[in-house]
Amino acid sequence: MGGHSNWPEWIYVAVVIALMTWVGAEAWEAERLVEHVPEDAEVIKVTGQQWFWTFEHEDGTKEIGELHVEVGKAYKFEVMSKDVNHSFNIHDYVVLMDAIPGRVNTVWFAPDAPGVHDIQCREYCGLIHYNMRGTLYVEDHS
Ligand SMILES: [Cu+2]
Repeated sequence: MGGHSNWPEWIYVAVVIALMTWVGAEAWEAERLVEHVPEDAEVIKVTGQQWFWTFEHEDGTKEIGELHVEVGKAYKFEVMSKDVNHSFNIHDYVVLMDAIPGRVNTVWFAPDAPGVHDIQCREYCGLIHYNMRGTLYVEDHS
């Protein structure tokens, strides 16, 4: 190689590898945070059907069109459909999950402040889709 130095290339390669490792680790951490459901999360069964949402709490309590939860607790939604494809959306909490007949899709959230939020269907599901809405009440029981 007649005295030609490879150092610049090796530094370049090392920097690229370090960057790729860092980006990969960040993505993995973000994925882990999103996918990891807290163990104490309360399961809420969410059923979509034309054209309303039904919510069933762990104790068997059912709500239609309204969902009451407590601030500071974690909830795991098991989202399903009785008829056609719907999509369960709590816009303010970036909750969005397809409701598909014959499937159970899960998504979780932990409301951090008392408040009232819109629940909406985000998948066109027929004539009254636009009115397939609900209301989320986050309450402070402490
Ligand atoms: Cu819909």
